[in-house]
Amino acid sequence: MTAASDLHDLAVDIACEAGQLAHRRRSEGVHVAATKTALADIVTDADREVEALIRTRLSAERPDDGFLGEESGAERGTSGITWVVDPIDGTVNYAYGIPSYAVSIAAVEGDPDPSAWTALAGIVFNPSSGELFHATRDAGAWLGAERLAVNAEPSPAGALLATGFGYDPATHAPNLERISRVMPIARDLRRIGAASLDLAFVAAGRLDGYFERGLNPWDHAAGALLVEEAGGRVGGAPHGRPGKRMTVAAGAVLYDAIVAQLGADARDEDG
Ligand code: LIP
Repeated sequence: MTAASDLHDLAVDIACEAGQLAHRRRSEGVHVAATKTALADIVTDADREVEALIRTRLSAERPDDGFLGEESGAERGTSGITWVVDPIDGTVNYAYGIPSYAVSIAAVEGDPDPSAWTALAGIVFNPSSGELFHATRDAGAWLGAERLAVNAEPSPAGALLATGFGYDPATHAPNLERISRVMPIARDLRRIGAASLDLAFVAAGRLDGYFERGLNPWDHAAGALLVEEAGGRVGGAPHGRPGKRMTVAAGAVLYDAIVAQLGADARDEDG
């Protein structure tokens, strides 16, 4: 059996190498290779190249593990460990030159499904800022050498929240309506543009809470472990776990308040 700390150390090593490649390619100029689910949903040459680097390194070092990546799909392994990878989370920021994007790598155990897996290690690395957020199950969440803790209680002014929007224009109106439901408990709202960084910022206490509908497993796999290991709660739907239908992350008190404001959107039974 592999120790979670070994998975963590390997993920840190690969995320740093991958982040440096993304950063270098960004400085050389970004080329949009294709659109995916909608015209606004883009993939750059760098997304593909960075994911290929991560996948090649993982299969060389851990040939029996599975892989689930945003750009190159899924492959089951035999070891019980799957690597869940977003090579460049925040691709639109990346394409526009906004320095809020990250390499997100998680090692998870169990069925490679977010409602069933247990994350063992999670890395979110922003090569523009040089910030490396990393967590190992039961060993805490860290920004470099600094231990992270979520904000236990939002201030009397309300919670500093973040959210995100999917790429499908049909989701914009319901997203705005959802925001209007949550704003009564907020002091303000941020839209950073990279779910992995939203979650890392909740872990670091830079945000009080975060919610988003429509996330894919690679958007939240590493960030969710950061929040949990920083003492926060991460959940949503389906199955009370972070997922496509809803992802919510915050300290325990605020978590319940966000879920109450979201109502049926954060529960399983209505969707
Ligand atoms: C994106 C996110 C963003 C979210 C989008 C999308 P990508 O990931 O992290 O914050 O709102 O729905 O999933 O496509 O840049 O890797």
